[in-house]
Amino acid sequence: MKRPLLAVLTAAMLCSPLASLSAHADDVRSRMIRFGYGLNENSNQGRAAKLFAEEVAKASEGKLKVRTFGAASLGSDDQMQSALIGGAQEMMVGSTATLVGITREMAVWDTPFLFSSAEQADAVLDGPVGRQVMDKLEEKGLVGLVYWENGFRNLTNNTRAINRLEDFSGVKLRVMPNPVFLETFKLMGANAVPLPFSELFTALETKAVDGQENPFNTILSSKFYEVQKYLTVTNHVYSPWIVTVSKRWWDGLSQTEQQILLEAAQKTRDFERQDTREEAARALAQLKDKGMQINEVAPAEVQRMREQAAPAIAKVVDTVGQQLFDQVQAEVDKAAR
Ligand code: TF8
Repeated sequence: MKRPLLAVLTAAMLCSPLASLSAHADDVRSRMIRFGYGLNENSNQGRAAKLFAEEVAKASEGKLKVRTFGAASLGSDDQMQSALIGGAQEMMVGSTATLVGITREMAVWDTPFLFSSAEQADAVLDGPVGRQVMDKLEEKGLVGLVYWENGFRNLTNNTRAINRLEDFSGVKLRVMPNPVFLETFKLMGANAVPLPFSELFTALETKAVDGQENPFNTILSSKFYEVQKYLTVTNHVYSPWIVTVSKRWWDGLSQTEQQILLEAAQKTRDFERQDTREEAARALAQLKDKGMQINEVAPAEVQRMREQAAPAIAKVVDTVGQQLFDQVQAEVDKAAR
């Protein structure tokens, strides 16, 4: 059976109003998008990545297919960033802290005790200065879409409960490969060792390191409770995640395709923050059930730690420049706690 060409074309256009025969701003083509992340599938990061894939499929009528790769199966944050820059991978989500070697302005989010609530972090990250820092990625071959929440970081270790500054002494602590984190924990007196997240569980299990710091959610989803005894509630810094795209690949997309990805990332951000906060609120009780010994640090001791961390803040200022640092601080002060 032969159908007239025009009828076929008309039918195709009716079924898919965005489709056209040549590349236009409103084109949506069939594309495969590899979206990598470091945590397990069963984590706040994994749940959000899955939702992102679903939202993109829905908005593109199945043409844009996001394939998610969890547990660092495409590599550590650093390796994925390089793949994005080179165009070998399309998308990822990871810590802003692992981007500092590429875009030094990202170090502003590593300032210890910068935010005092998650809502304050939202206001600053989603505001003009958050955008400004994100846009700095473009000159390095990356496009930032949105910030997701990793969360306030807390300390676990196998040596002792950390109640006072002095308790850090001699603790071999894994930190993210990031100069501000390294400096902060050296200042606390810990033996700070930078390691990619993908090597962390094994390092704890084999006792190559004594401890680490991450949000409650990650301590749960990565099962650190199996290999860590003490959990100290420090909330020493708020960690953002950032969803990034290969610029090389992004520049070849139509405006409609870019819009679909951006809107899905924004929708997912709102889900992810809520999901993360709900999980974090329940996590401490669960970690206790799993046998972790939990302690809080008295306010006066937190104050001592803050003072001890002051040179790390000077390092942030050095790295990002006084102007950006002040701008962020002004936005923090403006945002409600
Ligand atoms: C860390 C970070 C990690 C994230 C994740 C792999 O400790 O908090 O959890 O970078 O995306 O390395």
